[in-house]
Amino acid sequence: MKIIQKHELNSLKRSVDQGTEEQREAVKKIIHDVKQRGDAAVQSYTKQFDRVDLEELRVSEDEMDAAYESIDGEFIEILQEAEQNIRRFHERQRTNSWFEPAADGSILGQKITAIDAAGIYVPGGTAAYPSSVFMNVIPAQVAGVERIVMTTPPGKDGNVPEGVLVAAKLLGVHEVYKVGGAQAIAALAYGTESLQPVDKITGPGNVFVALAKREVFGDVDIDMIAGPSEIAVLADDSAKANEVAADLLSQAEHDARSSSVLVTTSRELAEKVEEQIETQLKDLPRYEIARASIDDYGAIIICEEMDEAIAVINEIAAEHLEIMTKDPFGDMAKVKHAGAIFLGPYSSEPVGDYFAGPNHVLPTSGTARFSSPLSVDDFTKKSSIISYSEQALKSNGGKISQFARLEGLEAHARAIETRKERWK
Ligand code: HSO
Ligand code: ZN
Repeated sequence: MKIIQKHELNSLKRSVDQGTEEQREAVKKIIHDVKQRGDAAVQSYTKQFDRVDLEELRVSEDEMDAAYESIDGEFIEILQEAEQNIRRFHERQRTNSWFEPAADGSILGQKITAIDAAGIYVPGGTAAYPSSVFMNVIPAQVAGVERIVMTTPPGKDGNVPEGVLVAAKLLGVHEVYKVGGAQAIAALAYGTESLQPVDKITGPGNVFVALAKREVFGDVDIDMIAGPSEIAVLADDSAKANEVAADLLSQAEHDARSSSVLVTTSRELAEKVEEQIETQLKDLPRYEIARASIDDYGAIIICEEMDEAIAVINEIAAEHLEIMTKDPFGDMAKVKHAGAIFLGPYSSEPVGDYFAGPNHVLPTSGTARFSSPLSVDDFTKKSSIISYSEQALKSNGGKISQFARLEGLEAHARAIETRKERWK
């Protein structure tokens, strides 16, 4: 892991994946085709990309049950406990509608409603995480979304990962489809014979999924375009090098483009972490991925003082930030930008990935400067409520018509003025 200077930070930045011209064209074609030909198009892309010929796109109840039966009971209990923690945390995010009466008898307010249908994309391969099923589905359920649909690419054998099915079953999600890639996003956005369209699509995916989400945005809502996982650790000489290194590697193993950065006021810690990374890397099963990630996007920055280190942390605006200093809460108060902040030596990042309760779908690539973790808010929307009283219109109607005429909108002004007849 290299030690770099503050001004070299830019070299670690990864821009949000825009894909190549060819990929963008391919995605547009797939979406157009799914819109035109529905299931037939989805089936032919599944044959082409996933190498499997599927008659039935929907996962059957028997398949869900078989997955559940095949999984160890102890694992189910762990999943259930994690589910409870995640649900409890998200319950706290619920916001209420409000209605405020004024002295003149009018009422203004804000009514909150859930979206009708959410589509959750679960990527395939080694990124098919049951934990991500929880993190996407639970906030939607807490928001009160009535229909939750999941899509995930099938393997060559026509099956989808058991862990994903078990997580879906535990949460009571029964509409699961074996569809991946841009064709899944198109089917979710526009519907096919066997899949009714949804209102919002959430969940990460490969570049084709990301490009397709961009493409359908506007017709439906999307959560965000997630980049590779990242972690920044802010530490002083009170931190233990082996723990810091282990936590950096926990995110490095996600993706060869994941980034792991240590910002510290202690040169001694920096040197020890460097050593520890090498020692711990050696026997990781995902060595190749973690090695590439550490070599290309791993770095240590040494600062003179804590305030300088915090400024660097704010510039990075990491998806995950761990604070392992003598005063984690004091330092946290000065942090402005980070997706999730883990305080103290016991809050290792995987605590949040799986179990504590907060969502692990977080803003990446510096987007924590302006966006937030996936939450109940992502599955709700607001309607403004306006109920004017006679008294309110009497005293404000004149101002409103004047404002309308200022904009040259005579019909607006007259709509207000016709009400005058009521109090003649
Ligand atoms: N750290 C990932 C989430 C995850 N980790 C799932 C393990 N499983 C992005 O926040
Ligand atoms: Zn993780």
